Amino acid sequence: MNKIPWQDKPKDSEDVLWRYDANPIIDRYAIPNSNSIFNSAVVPFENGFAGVFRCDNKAVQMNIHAGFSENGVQWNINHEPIVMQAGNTQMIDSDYKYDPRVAFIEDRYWITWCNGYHGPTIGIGYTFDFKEFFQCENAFLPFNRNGVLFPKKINGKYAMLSRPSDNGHTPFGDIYLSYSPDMKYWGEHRCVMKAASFNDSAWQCAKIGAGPVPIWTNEGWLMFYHGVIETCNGFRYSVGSALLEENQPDKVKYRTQPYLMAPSEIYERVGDVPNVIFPCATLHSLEEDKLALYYGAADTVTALAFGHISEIIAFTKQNSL
Ligand code: BMA
Repeated sequence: MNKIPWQDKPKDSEDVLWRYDANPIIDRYAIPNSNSIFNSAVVPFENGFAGVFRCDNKAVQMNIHAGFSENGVQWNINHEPIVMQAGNTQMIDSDYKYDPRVAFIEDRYWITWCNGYHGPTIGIGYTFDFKEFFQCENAFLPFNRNGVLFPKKINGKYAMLSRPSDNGHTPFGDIYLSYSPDMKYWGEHRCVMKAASFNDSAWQCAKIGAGPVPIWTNEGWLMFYHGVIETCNGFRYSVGSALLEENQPDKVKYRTQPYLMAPSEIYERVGDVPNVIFPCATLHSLEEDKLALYYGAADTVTALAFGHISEIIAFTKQNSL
């Protein structure tokens, strides 16, 4: 049960992350009304896995759907979007929902997503069973994206990364950390890390945003993030990694100067938005030293990559900015 998807590193590869050879794992038309299924989050659930999937429909309305899988590769995604009930508030307005993350904390699965409330901000909800979902207060004022919870309380408080933004396609963006005693009121905002300078690391010089829920390791929190460069043909999204201090995760110990993975396969370079790799979840086993990274490709399909956690940590330390 809960055996994470895995494929050994190809013999001729020196990459720290390598792609699943049958990518993409979820087709854009995997449910009847979808235009695209990408930037989605998965977790271990019961004897298999569950997830929250970003499905844009054929009217190109953005919403999140629950899905289930026995092996983490083949997914059954509900045809209808998640219907939220009132959680810690009656105010559950939402013009759209996209880019979900899922974190199991204590007794339930917490979902964060980019919630449309007079522009994008961070929506929060929870579920125990992936059938009933409860929506809470938005974490922040608009505009914000890439809200990612830590999987346990830090110094007694919930902790969340986010990326303040604008109401458009945001040519800037840095990663911040906020705390909450109750999942309703958020404060103690701290800057974690900023976009790099063009000369130091151009792939992450326009904006950066947290990806999957950070992983606790004996070297600190392992955080994957997306880094963006603005080219003459638009944005290009790649993946980097960082190690953050255990009890003070606004302190960055290491952060990769080179990317771990950049758009290079055809399904990453061609799609509704070309040249986007956007990681939103991992399944991992520290004991087995294995990690499966789920990412949206070209804002169209969902794909999978693998890595050894120890190699990713070593790479992050050895190639730090
Ligand atoms: C961001 C979000 C993501 C998307 C990315 C690239 O602003 O909309 O969902 O993957 O742009 O288009």
